[in-house]
Amino acid sequence: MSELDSTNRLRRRLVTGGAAALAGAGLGSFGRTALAQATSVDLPIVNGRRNLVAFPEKRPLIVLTSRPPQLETPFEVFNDGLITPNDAFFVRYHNAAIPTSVDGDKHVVKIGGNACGKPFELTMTELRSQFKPTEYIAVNQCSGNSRGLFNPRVQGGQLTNGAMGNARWLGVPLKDVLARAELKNTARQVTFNGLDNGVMGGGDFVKAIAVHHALDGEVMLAYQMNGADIPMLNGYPVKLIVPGYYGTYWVKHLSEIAVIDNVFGGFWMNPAYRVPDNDCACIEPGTTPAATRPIGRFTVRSFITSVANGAQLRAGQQTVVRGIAFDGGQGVREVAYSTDGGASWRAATLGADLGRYSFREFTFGFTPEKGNHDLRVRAWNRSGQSQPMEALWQPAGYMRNVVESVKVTAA
Ligand SMILES: Nc1nc2c(c(=O)[nH]1)N[C@H]1C(S)=C(S)[C@@H](COP(=O)(O)O)O[C@H]1N2
Ligand SMILES: [Mo]
Repeated sequence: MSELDSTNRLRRRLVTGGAAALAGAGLGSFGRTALAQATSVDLPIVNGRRNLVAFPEKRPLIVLTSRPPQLETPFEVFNDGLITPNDAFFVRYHNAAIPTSVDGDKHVVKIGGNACGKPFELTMTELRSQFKPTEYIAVNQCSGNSRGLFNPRVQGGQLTNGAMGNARWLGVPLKDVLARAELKNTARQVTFNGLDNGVMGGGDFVKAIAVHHALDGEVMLAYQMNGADIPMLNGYPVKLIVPGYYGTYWVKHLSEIAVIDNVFGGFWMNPAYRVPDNDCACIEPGTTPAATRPIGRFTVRSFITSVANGAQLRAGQQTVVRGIAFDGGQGVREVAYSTDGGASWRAATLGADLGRYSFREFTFGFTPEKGNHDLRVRAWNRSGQSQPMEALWQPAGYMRNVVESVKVTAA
């Protein structure tokens, strides 16, 4: 590695992006630059007007809130390729007290907890040099991705379908790090905390998973995303990757790991981020779930990416329709498509398999006759799970995976 590379890696700051960045991050007064650059987009929901602003290390993204930054990826990006570029990857934070400058070499991850026999600390340099790296491609998706499309609508960030992304993660298996911690046989859960702090509401953002999950060999402490340092807003210098699970577990700027002998009861595990404890994780609108459980794996989803709702096509001319499908880690087995609103279905062609946690491309040919067409796609994973034809409902607006409809006109 060149000297320049290592210096670049040393410090990463949010505040080096100029006036637009400062204003965008809510860290300074709104500069003229930011306002001049801002364009807006109209999402297909009531009150769907949003600004597009370029935050540090990011291209212009859809702003949900600026303090803390909550940014949605414009949906067109998902048609550019199966990997979501770092500068286009969505951003989600809960608390406004986020780190704006981290020394990437001095950063330390502390490992402890009442069921850890041998507490220790790891510097980033040790993490990079003392363990065998692992790498895979995995989708990160916010629990509330698509929440704004819920009907009846629910409270929370009104996102459309851009709070997801697919990246290649490089890091160290959590299992190998925990192997040095001499876990006691009372160990039950592992909790994760990052450098950001609570301001109000639920307080510091801390998440927990079961010990056997933490030791599955796949959960990773990632220090690279798509071959580069993880962008500051996505968790520089190290982020927990919990493949197949909703983004809420993917703790950013990871700084503390605790092995504990009980079930962690912090706000972000209970009452936050819970779903109805039944097969569909859903209830009748307006009712209250009888019992809840922590949110877990992704449901199966598929999206057409090459044609937008409302598009005009040429009658009689064949187009190749393209899209993406993914699930919680079984892998996509099949994608079916309909061009008549779901009356009849045929198999789409699957693209290359980039791993069972990745987006999977699909394509199908479509030669529209003159008139209106309702395009739909539906995916199945390898254990036969699929997507509902009618949207499921739950009060937190999580886990939407209905078969979407893309209406096009051919003339
Ligand atoms: N430290 C920290 N990590 C966090 C969060 C947070 O608020 N603080 N939010 C989580 C949630 S809910 C999501 S969806 C993902 C989003 O990851 P991204 O911002 O890198 O896209 O980060 C997770 N990790
Ligand atoms: Mo999230």
